[in-house]
Amino acid sequence: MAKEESRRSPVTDAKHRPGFQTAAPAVVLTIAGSDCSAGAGLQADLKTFSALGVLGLTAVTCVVAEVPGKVSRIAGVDPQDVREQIELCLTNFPVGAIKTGLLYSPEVVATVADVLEEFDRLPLVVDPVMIATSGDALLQPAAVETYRARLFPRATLVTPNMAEAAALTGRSVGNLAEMRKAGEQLAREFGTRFLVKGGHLRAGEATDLLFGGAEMAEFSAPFMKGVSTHGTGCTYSAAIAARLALGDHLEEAIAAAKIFVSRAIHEHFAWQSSSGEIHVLNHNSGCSQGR
Ligand code: PXL
Repeated sequence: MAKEESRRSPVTDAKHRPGFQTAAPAVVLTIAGSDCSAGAGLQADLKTFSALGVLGLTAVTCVVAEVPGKVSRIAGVDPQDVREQIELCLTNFPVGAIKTGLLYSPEVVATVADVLEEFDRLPLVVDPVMIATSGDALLQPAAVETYRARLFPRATLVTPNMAEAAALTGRSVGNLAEMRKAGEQLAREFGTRFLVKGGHLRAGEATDLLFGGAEMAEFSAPFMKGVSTHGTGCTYSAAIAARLALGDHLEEAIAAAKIFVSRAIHEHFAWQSSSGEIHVLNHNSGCSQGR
């Protein structure tokens, strides 16, 4: 055997690596917080990206120590470090869409808006994360104003849940009619599309409403009783961004993402713990293309 050949190993030689020479996937960047329990945050985003066949990149904004039902500590990342991560990702990879999750502070929101100004062409899904499913505050209250002034106007889509829609409009948002009023107001005010996520307001249905287009659009899936997972909002917006990077139009992307997140809820994992049953989303629920 020639000397050169004998040094080759099937593991290290690129020609023998599984996947070598496969087509490069679409790339999506998430700018979000880390959830150590991995049900939400950038961990949920990455799992969603992998399941949908896109390559995920991450810019970490804060580190959240939490388990389902309880946030214990949050530490912010220096905005300059957030900037550096985003710039490196955007200048070195062919990013096809961006999603923002928990941005933590007004300084981080402003930094993200500054950097994204330079990359204006990319679809941008903004999930305005404010409060954890556990009820714990995640976003510094002063950041809401920075979102309004800097980030919403440049978003392709903003995805508030009912509590976030209420905080953003100062209205009560507790039923479909109120979701409609809030969504119309937000889409008008910021000149972009808003998906107000409704949970289960209709018998047996989880319904979300999309505003800002020619007509309001509605996305519904069967509501699953008795499952308490966190990270459904993160997963939903990550799946929308993934589908946009794959070339879907907005409404197609939302419809595919709604199916994806509904299956992740339906096929959730469950454990008994000292504090009761823990439920975690299953991002590999046999729905690899979200359809
Ligand atoms: O689900 C909202 C959320 C988003 N991002 C991070 C989180 C959470 C919820 O706890 O930890 C990092």
